Amino acid sequence: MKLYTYWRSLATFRVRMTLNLKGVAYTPIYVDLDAGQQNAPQFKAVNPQMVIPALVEDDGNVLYQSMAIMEYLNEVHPAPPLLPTDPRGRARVRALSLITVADSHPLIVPRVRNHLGNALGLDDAGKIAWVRHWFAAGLDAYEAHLARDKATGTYCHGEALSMADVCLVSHVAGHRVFKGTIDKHPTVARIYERCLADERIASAQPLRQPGAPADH
Ligand SMILES: N[C@@H](CCC(=O)N[C@@H](CS)C(=O)NCC(=O)O)C(=O)O
Repeated sequence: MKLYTYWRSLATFRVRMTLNLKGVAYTPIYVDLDAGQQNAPQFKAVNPQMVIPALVEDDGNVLYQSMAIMEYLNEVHPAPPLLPTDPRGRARVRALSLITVADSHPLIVPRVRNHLGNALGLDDAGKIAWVRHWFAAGLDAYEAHLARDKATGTYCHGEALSMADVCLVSHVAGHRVFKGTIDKHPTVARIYERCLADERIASAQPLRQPGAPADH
């Protein structure tokens, strides 16, 4: 498999974690988002939406959208399972995942930040404040759900790592790239630290990828 990836891409981070958890080897192909390489014709031919991740299987099949890729990998490589066996559990894990995938992350991606500047005249400080606002709103939602719900355990859902943890970790990592803290989100912080103790998660982190700045 070939994974189109970039160090700071949170959506790709989710897929890197999933591939590691499933023990699936892949060849990284780097797409420099800061240089706009996602908009180059070569990459547009891979993913017409011009966003990463794209995961290309050995027969040329192209997978895109991190949630769909995670679900696909979970079906094709069932162990370890990243979704619970019961319908309510699966609904909860998907709902927690979507706090990041559907509600928070889409608001802070480069094309949205660029549009805020180009179309609405927001300066860099304003864009950073925007990003921090939406990461914090997502963290507040995670904390409120996780802290009140008995289904929360060592991980977001019980005692097994799930897709919700993968999404939570990507959310916190993005928040930290923008210099946010999780001091006021104790349940999130506890689960995040637990996940990072797992090298399959830790090695997929943005700052451990080629191209990441050493002094970030
Ligand atoms: N919903 C998509 C988001 C994909 C996405 O926006 N990826 C970002 C990097 S994390 C990207 O490639 N952005 C390029 C741009 O905004 O121009 C997913 O979860 O895969």
